[in-house]
Amino acid sequence: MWNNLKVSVILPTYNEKDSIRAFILNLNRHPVVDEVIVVNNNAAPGTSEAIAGTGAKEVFETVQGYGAAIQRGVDEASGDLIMVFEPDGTFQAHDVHKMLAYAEDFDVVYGSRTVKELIWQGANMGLFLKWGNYAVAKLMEFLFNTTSLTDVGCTVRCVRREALREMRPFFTVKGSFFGPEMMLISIIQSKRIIQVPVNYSMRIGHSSVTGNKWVAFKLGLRMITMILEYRWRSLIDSRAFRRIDQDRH
Ligand SMILES: Nc1nc2c(ncn2[C@@H]2O[C@H](COP(=O)(O)OP(=O)(O)O)[C@@H](O)[C@H]2O)c(=O)[nH]1
Ligand SMILES: [Mg+2]
Repeated sequence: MWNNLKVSVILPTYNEKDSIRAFILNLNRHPVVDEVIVVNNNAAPGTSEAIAGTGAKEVFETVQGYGAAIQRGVDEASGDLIMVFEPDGTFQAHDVHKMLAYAEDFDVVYGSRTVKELIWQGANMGLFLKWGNYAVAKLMEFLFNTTSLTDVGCTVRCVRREALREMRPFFTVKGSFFGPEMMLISIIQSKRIIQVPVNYSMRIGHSSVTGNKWVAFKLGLRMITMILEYRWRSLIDSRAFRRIDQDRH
C-alpha cells in the first residue's frame, strides 16, 4: 500500500525465463507492492516454473504482442495504482518508489531511459536508440505542446485507476508500439503526465524488439506515423478520445 492506495505491478513475459524470478523477488522486497501480475504471452518454456512460489499471479494471454499483454494485465489488476515494468533484467525494482513519488501529483508517470547517468554498462541504449527515442519523443512533445518527453520506448509506467478507466477503451495496439499509443491517449485526454528517468541496464536473454536495429528503425517509423495520425485525429475531432459517459458530466 502507498498512501492508502493499493499498488499493482504488471510484468508481461515472453522471453524472460532466466530473469523474471529475480525481478519478482526484488519487487517482493518492497512492501509498497501489493500485487504482482505476470502476463504469460506464450512465453518460453520454463517461465511458469520460474514464477512458481514467488507469490505473483500468473495469467495467460494467447493474443501475441506487448500491447495485448499489457491490456490483459490492466484488466486483471486490482490496484488503485497500476505499474508496468519488464522482467528482463533491464529495469530495477527499487524504481517503484520513484514512480510512486510522482504518482501523488500525476495521473500517469512514465519512465525514461535516455538519461546518461542512469544508463548502465552493457545496456542496449547506444547512440542510435538513445537519440532516436529522444527525437521521436520531442516530436510528440512539440506536436502536442505537452510536458517534457525524452523517450517513447520506455515501458516503465504508473497509472492511476481513474485515469486508466478513461484511457482503456481507446487502447488498440496489440504490438510493440502500444507504449507510445498509451502516451498519446493520455496527452489527448489532458491527463496530468510526467516522465522521470529510470535505471536502464543490460538485458538478460534475447531482446526480440530493439535488439535488432532494423526492427527498431521500422518501429520508430511506425511510431512517427502513429503520432502524426493521432495529432490529426485529435485536431479534426476534439471528442474523438473522450468517452460518451464523460460528456454527460
Ligand atoms: N517480442 C515480444 N515481446 C512480448 C510479447 N508479449 C509481451 N512481450 C514483452 O515485451 C517486452 C519487450 O520485449 P523485449 O524483447 O525486452 O524488447 P526490448 O525491450 O526492445 O529489448 C518484454 O517484457 C516482453 O515480455 C510478444 O508477443 N512478443
Ligand atoms: Mg526489454
